[in-house]
Amino acid sequence: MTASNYENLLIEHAHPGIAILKINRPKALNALNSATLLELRRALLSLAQDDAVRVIVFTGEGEKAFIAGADISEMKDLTPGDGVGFSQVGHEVAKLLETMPKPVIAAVNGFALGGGTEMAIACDFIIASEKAIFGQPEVGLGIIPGFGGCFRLARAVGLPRAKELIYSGRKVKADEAKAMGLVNHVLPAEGFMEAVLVHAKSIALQSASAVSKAKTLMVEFTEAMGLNTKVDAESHAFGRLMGSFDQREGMTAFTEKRKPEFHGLREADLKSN
Ligand code: DAK
Repeated sequence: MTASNYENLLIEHAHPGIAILKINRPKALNALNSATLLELRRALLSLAQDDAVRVIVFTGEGEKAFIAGADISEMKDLTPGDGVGFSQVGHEVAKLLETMPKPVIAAVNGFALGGGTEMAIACDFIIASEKAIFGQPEVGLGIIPGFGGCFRLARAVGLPRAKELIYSGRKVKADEAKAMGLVNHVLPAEGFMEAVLVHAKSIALQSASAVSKAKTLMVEFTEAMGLNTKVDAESHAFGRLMGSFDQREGMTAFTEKRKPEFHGLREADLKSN
């Protein structure tokens, strides 16, 4: 497989047994549009089948972002029905990262916002650059996390912390993310990928079948079946928000580079209280 198979992805075989899978839309900070999600699904299915690949390192191209979320410009005009479909492909990608029978390390090199944090926490574990920033800013766009974030974040950092992060949209730097248990290691930005590869190699050297069995057990142990039901409910809740006043306003405000004015709430009202 070569990078030329994909428009929005790069796949590098940097070291025997290790594939680096990169989202390659740096101008949009690697935001996930439908075309990228479909390519990701195809690439992950193919990497899962490739016996030469024992470990996958998932990251974003460029200096600035892992994934800055789902593509707001595209999502802005989704209908409720489109919202469910978009969400379901996203869920399939997240489920593949989570359940494929080989480890996937999220190498978070910069912004991991919204769908970016959601994809990172669907991986086996996260290694972050000191420049990484995590967050679930969806409610500021009039929507909710749609790729399993409500549930996987709670699983990763505990329900009260997940609630605070999702309700407020607060962004979290790498060190705080590590203190919360979201991130296993924080590494210097310089030489980040080489340092991540040291971790990947230590796994690639082990028995692939034993590692695979351990992963499968741990995924089952965390009740993937229960999670599937929950993420389907999340898709439908997300779909119901598409086309609402706050969703249109939140996403239009982002594309027009201004602050949103949500239904029943004006910044002036907040300031006067
Ligand atoms: N979508 C589209 N374009 C994006 C983007 C995004 N998420 N993030 C950044 N970009 C684009 C910007 O529009 C800009 O494009 P140009 O204006 O140059 O054409 C370019 O990337 C560079 O961004 P900035 O100029 O804004 O760069 P800054 O350094 O000033 O700011 C930032 C970086 C990451 C803080 C800022 O770009 C930002 O706030 N981005 C949006 C982050 C965000 O809100 N992410 C969450 C998106 S919502 C669901 C499925 C999925 C989801 C929900 C439901 N279902 C279907 C159920 C997930 C939702 C999300 O992820």
